[in-house]
Parts: sequence; structure tokens; C-alpha cells
Amino acid sequence: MRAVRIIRINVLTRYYIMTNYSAPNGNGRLRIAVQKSGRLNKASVELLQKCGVKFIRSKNNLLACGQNLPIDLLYVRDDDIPRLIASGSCQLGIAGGNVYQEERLTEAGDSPSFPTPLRTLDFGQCRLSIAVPEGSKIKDTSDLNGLRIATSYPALTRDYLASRGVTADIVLLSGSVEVAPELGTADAICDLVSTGQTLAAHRLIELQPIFQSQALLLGGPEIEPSMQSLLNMLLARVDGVLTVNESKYVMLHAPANKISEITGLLPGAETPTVLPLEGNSGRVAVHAVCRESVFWEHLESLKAAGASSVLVLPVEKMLA
Ligand code: PRT
Ligand code: ZN
Repeated sequence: MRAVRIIRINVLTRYYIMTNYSAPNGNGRLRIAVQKSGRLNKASVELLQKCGVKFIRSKNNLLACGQNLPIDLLYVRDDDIPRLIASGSCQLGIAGGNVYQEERLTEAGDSPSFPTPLRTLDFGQCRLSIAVPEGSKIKDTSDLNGLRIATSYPALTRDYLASRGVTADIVLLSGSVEVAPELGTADAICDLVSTGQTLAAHRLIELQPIFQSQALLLGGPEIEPSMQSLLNMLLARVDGVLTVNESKYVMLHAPANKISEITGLLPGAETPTVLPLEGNSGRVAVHAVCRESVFWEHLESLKAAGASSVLVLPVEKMLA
């Protein structure tokens, strides 16, 4: 049975959006919903800034108008983002995979206008996990049969339990889920975990991760043809930013007869540029873009293979 859905769009936000933004733009401007404040806000805004979107926030604080591109940011609660895209109020949005999947498992997810993930972003990593009090008799998911489990993610929790043939009573809480067992309102919880410190502070043991999450760039299934080229450009820039975040530019000197060995030690390197060095030293300069993280261990292996003067530089922008 599906969880009863509570319409969760914050009242003030809903009023504001209905009066100002309820109709699809139709003005050729791309509107992107980002979290107003919270764990995803900073990284979402920074991602768009790295994509070259310059904006200033208006007095009302909910909308930031793009200055150099026809792209505006709408600041909302993260839970509202899938619905704002589905309703056409925004074309894109950044939300956690947990929020997206929770919404997808409700009636809203059946709508043909429900958004799809366009890109998986490199922030907001966490997992939705079942946890039980220390010393609890619950040792396995199956032990939850007939018991109470507190969560803010009823659809994901119910879906997981159903896939294991378990029926438990869902206690719906909008926050502070971890205190439910202490208060005696639930036997277990299902909540987001990042470092695990919150669980430990409440003497809870992680029993079973049920969903791995990170931030997603969401988009509606259809976009006005006039906005398609703008969307394509933004997606190419997002790809560039995501690649650059991991990439490093490596420069080193190496014996000319060791080029293939040295190249093999560079993590995620494409064909390197090899340049002769002044004089006939038998050594060359090697320049390469490494698309994976470069650790001290990599540098030590390069040195052992004969490399010297190894420099690792950040890459600021990249366009495939
Ligand atoms: O106001 P709004 O509705 O927009 O914000 P919110 O309070 O619902 O969300 P927010 O800002 O707390 O989180 C936004 C998103 O960040 C979530 O939907 C996840 O996709 C992602 N995220 C990543 C997390 C965490 N890590 C996280 N650790 N969201 C919440 N937590 C909480 C968790 O609920 C628990 O209370 O942090 C605590 C556990 O953290 P650790 O590090 O102690 O394990
Ligand atoms: Zn939220």
C-alpha cells in the first residue's frame, strides 16, 4: 500500500510561486530550483557559478536573476524541487537523490511530467539507513515485522521493507527522527546517515543501508525548443565542472625510454604531450591531464620510475 502523501510545498513558498511563477516561463529563460538554505545550498550555487552563471539575488530572496545568461535561480525547500519541475514552474533543479526517489515512489512519480535525473553531482553524499538502539533484539530487517519504524522517508522505507516481505508500522516524522526510540515512539528508525556521528550520539546502531544518495541535477521530460540550446550548453558546462573537480594537470621530467611506464602510472591520463628538453640529456618533459585524483603514492611511484620535477596543478576549466 502506498504511503499517504502530504503536500509538502511550504505555504509561503507555494503562495509566492503561485502568484509569480506558476506558469511555465515562456520567456526563453531557464529557471533552476536550488535549496534555499541547508546542506545542498552552497554546493548547488557554486556549481552554477562555476558554469559561468552570474546572478544577483533580488530583495524578496526567492529569485536570483541571471545577469549574463537567461538563467534564473529559484530558492526553495529541497523537498519541493521535484514538484516544481513537474508543474513547469522550473525547468531544472538540484535535489538529493533521496528526495527525488521518495517523491518518485508517490503518486506524483506516475505523472508524465515527473522529472528525470540529468546528471549525478559530486556532493550531498549520504545513505538512508535503518538503525536500531544499542542492545536491541532487532538484528535483521526481518525482525522489524509488526514493529514501529520512524522516518521522514515513508515511501522509500515501505518500499524497501516490502521488497523484503516485512510489514512494519511507519511513524512519520519530519525531523529529529533519531530521538524516536529514546522517546518510546518507535522501535527503530530509517534516516539519512553521513558520518554516523548522530546515530552514535543517540546510541543507535546502523543495521541496514537501504538507499545510497547524492545530489542530482533534475530536469523535466520536455523542454521548450527555444531553451534547448541553452540547456545543452549548461549541461556541457556542468560536465566540464564535474570532470575538472577530479582532474589535475601533471608536468614532470622523465627518461625518454621510460615514457610508457611513466604514462601508465599517471591516474586516468589521456595521451600525454612529450617535449624534448634543452640539451641532449636523454630526458623529456611529460605533460598530461589526469582525470582521477592524484595522491602522494602516485608521485612516489613516478619518482621510483625515474621521474623528477613533478608538478601537480589544478585544472580550472575543461570543455570536451
Ligand atoms: O529546509 P529544507 O527542507 O530545504 O532542508 P532539509 O532540512 O530537508 O535538508 P538538509 O539541508 O538537512 O539536507 C538536504 C539534503 O542533503 C538531504 O536531502 C540529503 O540529500 C543531503 N544530505 C547529505 C543530508 C546529510 N548528508 C545528512 N547527514 N541530509 C541530512 N543529513 C542529516 C540526517 O538527517 C541526520 O540528522 O544529518 C544527520 C546525520 O549526519 P551524520 O553526519 O551525523 O551521520
Ligand atoms: Zn527538506
